[in-house]
Amino acid sequence: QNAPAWWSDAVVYQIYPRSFADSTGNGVGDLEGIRSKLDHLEQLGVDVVWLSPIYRSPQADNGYDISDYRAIDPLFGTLEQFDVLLAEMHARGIKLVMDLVVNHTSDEHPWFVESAASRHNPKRDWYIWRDGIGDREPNLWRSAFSGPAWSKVATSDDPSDSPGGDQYYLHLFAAKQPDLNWENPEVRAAVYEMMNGWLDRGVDGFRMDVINFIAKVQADLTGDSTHALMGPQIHDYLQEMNAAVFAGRDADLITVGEMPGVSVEDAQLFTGADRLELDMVFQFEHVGLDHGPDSKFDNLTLQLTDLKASLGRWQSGLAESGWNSLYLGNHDQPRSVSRFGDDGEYRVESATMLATILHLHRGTPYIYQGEEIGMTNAGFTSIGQYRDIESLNWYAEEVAAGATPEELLASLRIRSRDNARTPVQWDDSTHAGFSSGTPWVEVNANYSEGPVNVAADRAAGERSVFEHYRRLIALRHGSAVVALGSFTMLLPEHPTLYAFTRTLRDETLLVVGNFSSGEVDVAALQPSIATGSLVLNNYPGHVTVDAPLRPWEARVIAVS
Ligand code: TEU
Repeated sequence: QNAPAWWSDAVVYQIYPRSFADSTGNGVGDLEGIRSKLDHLEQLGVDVVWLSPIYRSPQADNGYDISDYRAIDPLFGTLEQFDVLLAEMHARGIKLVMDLVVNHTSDEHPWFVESAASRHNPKRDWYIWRDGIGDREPNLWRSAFSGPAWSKVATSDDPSDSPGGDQYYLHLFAAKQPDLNWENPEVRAAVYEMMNGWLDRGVDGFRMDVINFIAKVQADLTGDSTHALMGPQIHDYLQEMNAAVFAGRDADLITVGEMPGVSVEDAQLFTGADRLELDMVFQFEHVGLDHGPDSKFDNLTLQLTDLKASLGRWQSGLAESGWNSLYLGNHDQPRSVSRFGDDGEYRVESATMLATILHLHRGTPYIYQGEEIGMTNAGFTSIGQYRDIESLNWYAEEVAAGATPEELLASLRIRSRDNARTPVQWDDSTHAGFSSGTPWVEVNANYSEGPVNVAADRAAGERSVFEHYRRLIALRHGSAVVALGSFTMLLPEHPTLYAFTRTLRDETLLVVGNFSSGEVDVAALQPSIATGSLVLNNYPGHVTVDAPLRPWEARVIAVS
């Protein structure tokens, strides 16, 4: 058995920079804004910050469309400010993980501009170009942001191209996000060189955007989008990247691959320590349980038994080899308390219960900005309030197909990515203290009515969500059983109780969480709860360890 990796007791905090803190008053968060909030992160106790993209970008997808991997977008600041931020984070013992978006670039990246210029350009093959079939796209692949995954470029400056010069390029996301051709070794070398540049600058690793999409079966013509990802070359690419970028560096780095559609069997391969690919992956199974298979906007009611079955299978699947990442929310998902909890009467209880359940699993927990104070979905009621390209494209497509605005808005209200992108609510001053100007997207009204904001939460004493997160993080840091203990799910068929144990040598923790606004009896649980001692719970005041769980209550109990 190898020594446990340094990140087995680490907690990561995700910053979505445009919504975190704005220092200039232009309505968009920035690097200096982050720097002004480092006390907040240090007090919370997180070990690592994952920063969503800050590179130069036309911002068609809020920075996930990069036109220069080596520059900071002026919207966010300068390279000098970046270096200062990095140094100050390191001085506080916080590592910085960058977002790495290399499945695609912006269409304004010089590589694509050259590639699109003519069929004979040396960079033509850096992207994926195909002839159409008649006047149709090369195949039936669809963009994640609605419409076909192919767009035609009609402008060829090379006379020898005409009239057959028009070709389609592949974009699995927006038309402004052309997919790089990873089959071309020059592309791979350019990406590795860029990654090495950031590591040499001092960053501590990468969160790799849709990294399982870099390998595709390019010859597929069926339109079955499963061929657009997880091609057989994926393991070769990641091992090659590891050797070219990470091998031989002695710093404590972290790599996490975002992988929609990844199975637990795939994840064993991606994260097995001896395979030298990635430290961990973000999987999507548990965030797919409350919507239909065809569209993320087909909302279904989540069954707790399904959530337990899914997360439980990932716990056992990666028990012997590999490692889990643990998350309930991020910038693409609805707010976790609105989705899995009760964001009304029991907002504080359910936010802290959800955090307890998640953080007591085996793996590396990720906190999404605002989650640590129980921020809720945006509550937008008109399409004009939305900014997200995915939401806007879907809305336009569905309206054109005859859907009513009312039903679409009802869906967006539950599912839109903008739910998690409203500005962090720092206090009850104008715009929640996020910006002195007009925010790029509206602040959630509950910053003053709730009030849901950092200042109010931190003044809430025993009912502070932040304080509860702080205790969970401290618990993981100080407890080997939380970091490394084995996981056993209990009562998988129980409809409202989430219960499991964590065990390391002679130490066992019993973790219980009530996913309902009613009471749940736990007296009959095995191992016996009655003789245990309370390690942590989320209600103020004394509690008997085996008393029924109150609405959305969680308890962690030492039972050995
Ligand atoms: O997301 C990839 C992804 O598959 C989805 O979560 C996506 O956000 C979409 O909602 C599918 O319905 C990553 C980034 O996290 C996301 O912000 C980017 O828009 C996307 O890649 C493209 O870079």
